[in-house]
Amino acid sequence: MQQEKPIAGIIMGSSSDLPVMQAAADVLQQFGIPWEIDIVSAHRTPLRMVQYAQSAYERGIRVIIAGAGGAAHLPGMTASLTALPVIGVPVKSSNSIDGWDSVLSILQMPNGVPVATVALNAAKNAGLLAVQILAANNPALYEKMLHYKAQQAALVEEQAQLLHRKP
Ligand code: RP5
Repeated sequence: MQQEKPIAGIIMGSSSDLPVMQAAADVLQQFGIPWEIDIVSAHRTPLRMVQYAQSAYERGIRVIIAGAGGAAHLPGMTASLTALPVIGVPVKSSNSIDGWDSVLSILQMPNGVPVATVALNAAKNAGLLAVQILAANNPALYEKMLHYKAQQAALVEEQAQLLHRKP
């Protein structure tokens, strides 16, 4: 159980999105960011979506990660209802043809209502982007992100050295 008040919100259209969306929660946890998670369907529970989006800022949320598949309206509609940054995760769901429907319905937002769309099923990157948004105004978190990136680079160097090592 997290004690601190959540500053990042993860929402998804269905519990069937959870196996993908869990990666966002894992990243936030890794960086020590208090988060909350919920099922909020744009189509099945539109009023719940309105309530979630309109109350998020007042409740202390500073960034929202929203995942959905198929006719994936949740990220865009959430973005239309709040001034908080919204990161959209297109999910390749059971009702998705091949993922493009999810991607395009989250990506192709009209001017004035941006959604930062990550790659198909890329909830991990959504988590990382949320951390970066929060870190822009938080030096300690920014340091942690620099460290994460340095570790990632070191891993590539290590892999390259292994590849070039003579048998
Ligand atoms: C979308 O429909 C959800 O986000 C999910 O990706 C997809 C399928 O939902 P279920 O039928 O599995 O509940 O709204």
